[in-house]
Amino acid sequence: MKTYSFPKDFLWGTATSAHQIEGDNTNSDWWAWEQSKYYPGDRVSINEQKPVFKEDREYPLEPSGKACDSYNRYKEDFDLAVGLNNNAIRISVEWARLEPKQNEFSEKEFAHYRRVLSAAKKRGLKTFVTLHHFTNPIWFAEKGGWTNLRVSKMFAKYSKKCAEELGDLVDTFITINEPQVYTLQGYTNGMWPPNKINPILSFWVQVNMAKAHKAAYSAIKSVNKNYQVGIVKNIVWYQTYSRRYHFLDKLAVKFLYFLGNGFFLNMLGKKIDFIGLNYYFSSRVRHLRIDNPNDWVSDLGWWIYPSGLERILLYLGKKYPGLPIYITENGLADSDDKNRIKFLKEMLTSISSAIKKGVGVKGYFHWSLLDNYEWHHGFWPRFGLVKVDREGGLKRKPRKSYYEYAKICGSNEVLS
Ligand code: IFM
Repeated sequence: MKTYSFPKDFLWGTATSAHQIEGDNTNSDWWAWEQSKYYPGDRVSINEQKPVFKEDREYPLEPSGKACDSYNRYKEDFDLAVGLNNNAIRISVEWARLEPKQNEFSEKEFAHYRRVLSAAKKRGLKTFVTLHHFTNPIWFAEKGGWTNLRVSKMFAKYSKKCAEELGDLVDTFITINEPQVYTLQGYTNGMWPPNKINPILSFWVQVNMAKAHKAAYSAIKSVNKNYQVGIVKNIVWYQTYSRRYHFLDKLAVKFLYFLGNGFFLNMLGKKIDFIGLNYYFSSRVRHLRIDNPNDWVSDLGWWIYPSGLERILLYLGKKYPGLPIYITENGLADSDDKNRIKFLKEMLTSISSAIKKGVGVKGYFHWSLLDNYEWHHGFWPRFGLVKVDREGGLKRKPRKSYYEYAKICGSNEVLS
């Protein structure tokens, strides 16, 4: 067995998002969508739920409802994070609550998030706060959402207000979570609201999200130039089936990597203080198709390949020398908690190895603290270090992996 240690000031945490845990996010486009039925292939807006053709399943599989009721139970959740020996936490604030009508901010909800953030700080947790994690206020969705020409202005205004009202309690701002997952699901394959299947719109929304990030970055800095502001990117590691594989496959891998990574990050220029990396899975290309060995898959069927994380880190370290990197999400759907400990150890070994090779990884946030609402899948995929008993009053029960992660965070090292 070998010991892999981490830098002294390394941040250990977990990640969650508002809609997935808070419950009753009634003023958001997701909530509106959850109240209706959608069949993949429909091209609908949130106000015209007209199925065009039906598949055997309707989505979302269930509505978010009370989720984990973390809107009320956040102190209990933060206590669980403290039990993990964590020194940081990643949460998101909900735009639909904070700006329920355009240009009308809710004092009550800002006061609520001040209480939430104060509770985290009181427990010694550094706060990483995401401003947009997939959900939008209904007024914004009705104005065309992220396709609207004035989206940068709207998002920057909201971001500035967050910096003014909450900035003293926020250690690190994350403007947007996984912009390309959002556009893929909402505008390319139509699975999430606004259920569009339109590659041109998808491209347009990506450009708008990059612009909105830059506008929000400047708006937050105008409140306090020392505030740290970054973005969170989901990155898939692509590789060919074997090293000697056909040059067309190599080309395809380069293209996929550019499409899912370089293309977006390049648009941000210098307006990022760090990169937030979400890593879940890898993909292998053979004969110009995805052909994964699937020797290890999560409950969602995602191919788990821990070495992919080190490869991405080495790539980012080389492309963005000196820019801090946080692993802002990494986890797996594993309802029996059979593989989570192995997953944690192998992923962390991969990170430690990248750090030893000089990559500036500053922290790790496991997805997720709690079992939560996994978007169109509903609640069945279980990502939590802590089980949430949906039939038992949402009682929290730490899994075995919770205690193992607590050991790792407490000792600042992994034995593997
Ligand atoms: O649950 C999601 C999260 O909202 C964004 N990143 C991936 C997670 C697991 O699918």
